Amino acid sequence: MLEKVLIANRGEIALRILRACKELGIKTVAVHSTADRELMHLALADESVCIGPALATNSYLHIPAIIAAAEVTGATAIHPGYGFLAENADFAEQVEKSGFAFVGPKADTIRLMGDKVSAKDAMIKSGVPVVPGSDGPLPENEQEALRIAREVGYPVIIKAAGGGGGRGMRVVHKEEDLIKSAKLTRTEAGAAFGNPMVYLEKFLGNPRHVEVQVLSDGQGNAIHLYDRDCSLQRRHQKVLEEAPAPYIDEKARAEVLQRCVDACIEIGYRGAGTFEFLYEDGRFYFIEMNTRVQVEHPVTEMVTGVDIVKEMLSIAAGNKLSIKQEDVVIRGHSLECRINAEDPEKFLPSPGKVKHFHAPGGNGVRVDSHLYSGYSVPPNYDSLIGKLITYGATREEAMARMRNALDEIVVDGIKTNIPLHRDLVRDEGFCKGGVNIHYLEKKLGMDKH
Ligand code: MV4
Repeated sequence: MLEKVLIANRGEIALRILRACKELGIKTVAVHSTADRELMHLALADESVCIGPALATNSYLHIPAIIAAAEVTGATAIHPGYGFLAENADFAEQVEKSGFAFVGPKADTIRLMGDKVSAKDAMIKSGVPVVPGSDGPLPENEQEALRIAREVGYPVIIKAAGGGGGRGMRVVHKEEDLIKSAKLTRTEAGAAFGNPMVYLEKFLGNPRHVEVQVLSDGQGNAIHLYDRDCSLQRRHQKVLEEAPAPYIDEKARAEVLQRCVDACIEIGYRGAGTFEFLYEDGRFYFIEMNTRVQVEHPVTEMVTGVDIVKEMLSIAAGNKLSIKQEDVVIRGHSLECRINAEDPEKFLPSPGKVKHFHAPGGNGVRVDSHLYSGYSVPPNYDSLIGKLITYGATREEAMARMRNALDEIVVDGIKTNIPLHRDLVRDEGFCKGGVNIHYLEKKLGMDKH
């Protein structure tokens, strides 16, 4: 097993990684900015190192500071968590060139998936179903671009190869708008990502966002841990996730899960990964692959019993997968509410001192949070302050437990989105299950009028 892991992150995920390391008997190094001296996991880590000022660019995103911290503490591996440097191929490369294990895929794999055109190309080659489109960059030649769009059929969506997660996209409804939209998206992509390349896809009007969790050891073994539904989102920020995705065509599901496993083996994938799909009319369409542990990984852990973070650490130590596909059985249902320090009406960040925090409990309730009474949420980072996760034998039981947990939880002193969650778990459409990616924004818009 790994000897000493540097946790290159903060907040709840740093605590999550720390707990996994401690379970495995791995020594830990926590790194933090000057704004983060009060973080809970610093007190629990074997060592902690201040790596810079509050501004993330100069601390959590400052590669030399993180590698230097690993060197001075004698760490043997670095876990990037999510966000910050987790999907930065140059970081992964420098970590490995400096002699540390990177808890994640090889740098080349991160690079392949970071370019959405090469990612999609790799999926097509592995037999993963993708959204019909340009199958490669959209040609600069206007006649060729128009021909492709006509063949795909309007509406189409133009996406930046360097984008992802909802950045750098433009929907085109009619032929006369295609060329100017393509030009505009190219210009914006060049400025935002340093890469003007764009591609084109059929625009799906009412899809669900369903993703597949995989684990692969980079030694020819890969498994899937089934799927999650992350359709409840606002402005590309997920709000509430669940596993498994409800009301999925079983034949389409079995097929796509196997294709994801095959793709992992084909590309020599190493670590935990997520294949993102749009799901519409009983079919899956690949859009992107995430090469990190995701915020919503706990719902998968609850229904499979697999500890994804421990498995990531084991893979990084060079071990083969500890689980076989036939041993992964899905049981019951899990929900996750993302608790944010934000104004529940205006959705603006609401940092400040937490006067009182009370965690809910009971059967099938899990709280992944670094919060404690007296902790001050700094204004410098993401507003996620915790995740409330429930498990039940059925979706209804997981939902009832979430209602109870949301009634019990107390976060005093700052504004949070807990009221929104209390509303959502009683929403008729969501309770029925299977809502699409527009459901929450429509509901919020309707409430205003
Ligand atoms: C799409 C789409 C419809 N058709 N692609 C947004 C985030 C990025 N990962 C991909 N996104 C979308 N791609 C085609 N061909 C609609 C979205 C989309 C979306 C996707 C997942 C979750 C939330 C979303 C919200 C708006 C748009």
